[in-house]
Amino acid sequence: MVSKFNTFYRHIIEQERKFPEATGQLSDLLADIALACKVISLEVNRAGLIDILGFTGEENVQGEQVKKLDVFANDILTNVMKQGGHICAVCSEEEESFISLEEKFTDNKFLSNKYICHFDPLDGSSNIDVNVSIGTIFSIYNRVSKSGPGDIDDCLQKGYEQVAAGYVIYGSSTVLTYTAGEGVHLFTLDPSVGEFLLSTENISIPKKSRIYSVNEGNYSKWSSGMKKYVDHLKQVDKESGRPYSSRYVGSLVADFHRNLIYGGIFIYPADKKNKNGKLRLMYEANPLSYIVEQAGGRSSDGKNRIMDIKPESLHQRTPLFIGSEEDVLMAEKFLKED
Ligand code: P6P
Repeated sequence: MVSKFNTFYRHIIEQERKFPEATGQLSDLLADIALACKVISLEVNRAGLIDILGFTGEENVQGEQVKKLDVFANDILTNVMKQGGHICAVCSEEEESFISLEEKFTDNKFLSNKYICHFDPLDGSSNIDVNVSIGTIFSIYNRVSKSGPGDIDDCLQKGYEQVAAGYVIYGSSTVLTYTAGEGVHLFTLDPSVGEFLLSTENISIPKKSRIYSVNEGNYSKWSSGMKKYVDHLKQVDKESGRPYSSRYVGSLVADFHRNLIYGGIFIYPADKKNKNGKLRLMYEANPLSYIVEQAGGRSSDGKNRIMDIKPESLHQRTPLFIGSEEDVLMAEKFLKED
């Protein structure tokens, strides 16, 4: 049931009121991100009508072809962060390094730029031109340096230090899912009023599912434990709900969101070609891990909890096993054989 009046901003203000020491800066930062995503949603939904589909002809830091909408989303989010004044460093999956920001002088005082933000501006962008859901993923930490522009230590914190994380999925509707440590909440954009309206509070992911989500085209490159796990899911055994159904969109936010609602496990494992898997720790794995743990799920690299991993570099990749707790635990058991 979509609440007619509980907007995203009202919701974050209500959450903020639970903490007397709150300054309101996190609420403003989250509102800024939501604003940027409304603008991105508008462009994504009319991309087919204006000349913003297709490639720019450049490659990003990941060596991937850059889509025009990638650049648009990256610019919008970066500029909103710069204007807001709450951020000492911005880390984008599309940029080689982080952008450090000075304190902003406004209303005759310096705003304390007390947060840092990582984001993947438009994940799954290879799907843009074929109208498959894509998304923006964000992750917010307190700064660790004292003041001034942010530094690399502010940007390389373990995932469990996050203060908020979320994603916006641009699909049949535009949906924002976030946590600030008090549960996971889901909002649907009502384009007629331009507001994200609360649709589900305190989502919990089913402990066990019947859905697995992995690119089986990579089967031949997997470890033996990984192969045995997926073979196990395909065997017929009514008691344990097998065979599972295979669902793979190839757009992380779409696969993750389905599993959050229905239950399921998403896997992007290490393989012979990608020793650390394909997905990025800071821009994808950590924010989604914060959300899934807040919803009662589990997230690991097959052995270690994702949010305990100490990042060594901004674009570090990690294998990812994320979703329903019992399914991730089962996968970890098979991986132990490797
Ligand atoms: P593959 C999209 O390019 C992405 O980064 C994620 O959104 C998605 O889960 C994954 O890569 C798909 O990768 O190798 O299966 O095409």
